[in-house]
Formats: sequence, structure tokens, C-alpha cells
Amino acid sequence: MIEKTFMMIKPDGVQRGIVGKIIQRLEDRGLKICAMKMMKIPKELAERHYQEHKGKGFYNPLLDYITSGPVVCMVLEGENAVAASRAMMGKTNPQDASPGTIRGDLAQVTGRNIVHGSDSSESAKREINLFFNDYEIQKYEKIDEAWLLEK
Ligand code: IDP
Ligand code: MG
Repeated sequence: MIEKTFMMIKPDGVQRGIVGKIIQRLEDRGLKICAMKMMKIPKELAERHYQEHKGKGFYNPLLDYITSGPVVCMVLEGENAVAASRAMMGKTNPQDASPGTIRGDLAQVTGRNIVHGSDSSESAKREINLFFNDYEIQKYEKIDEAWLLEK
């Protein structure tokens, strides 16, 4: 099933200069970039994005972390894009993330795990709407689609 997901390179990924490396992995997998922008997340948006974690011990540090500098937000499309991108990210705690995953290769601790990705198609829809307007999300065909997908 072709679907969209929301992904974000967190402030530590931007500061560490690995934005290109992370995007390269997503492009290499064949995920289509439908939207992309850099922004510094306002506190209110961070609270809405992470509302499911309100009340947890890591909630306030998480808000501080995610608002600490610019992030790169993306909408990606592909076959089972939600699960595919989660698998590419690896486990939340980089110590548990397999080598070959973004977190397993490029991060060390949960509080600085460099990427966010939607965990279900419902959260993907919610997060895409939270971060992007319709006109920012591009609809286009890529020339490799006939070779990448069974179309
Ligand atoms: P996910 O990003 O893999 O979906 P969630 O459980 O949704 O993981 O947590 C959201 C984010 O909150 C994590 O990516 C991480 O940055 C932060 N976080 C989660 N648990 C902890 C923790 O125990 N300590 C510090 N930060 C945490
Ligand atoms: Mg999550």
C-alpha cells in the first residue's frame, strides 16, 4: 500500500551536520520526498506534536530538546512508508537500535536520537497536518517509479 509518513531530523541531527546523510538513506530506499522544510518548532507546536507523552518524566526535556534549534521536516511517500521508515530509524534508544539503522549507526542516547518518524498511519496523517499545509505537499511522478514499484 502506497502511503505517506512524516519524518523529522531533530536539532541534534542538524547541528551534527548529518542532514544530507539521513536524507540520502531515505532517497536511496526510494522513498519519495513530497515535502520538506526547515523550521524552529514553536513550543505550542511541540506540545501538540508530543501530546501523547504529556506527564511522562522525559516530556519537559523532550520539549526543550525538540525546540532547541532548527529541525528539518519531511513528508515521505512509498510502499508501507510508515513501517519502512520506522524500520530504517531503528529503536527509540540508539543502544537498542540495530547497526544499519539511522539511530543504530549515527546516535548513542535516547534523548539525542536524531530523527522522528510517525508510528502509525493515523499519527502520520495527524503529524503531516500539524506541520504542513496542503499546498506544501507536492504531487509528482518520479522517473524511477516503474522500476522501483510494480506499477
Ligand atoms: P519514538 O521517537 O521512537 O517514536 P517515543 O516513545 O514516541 O519514541 O518518544 C518520543 C521521543 O521522546 C524519543 O524519540 C526520544 O527523543 C524521547 N524519549 C523517549 N523516551 C525517553 C527517555 O526515556 N529519555 C529521554 N528521552 C526520551
Ligand atoms: Mg513516537
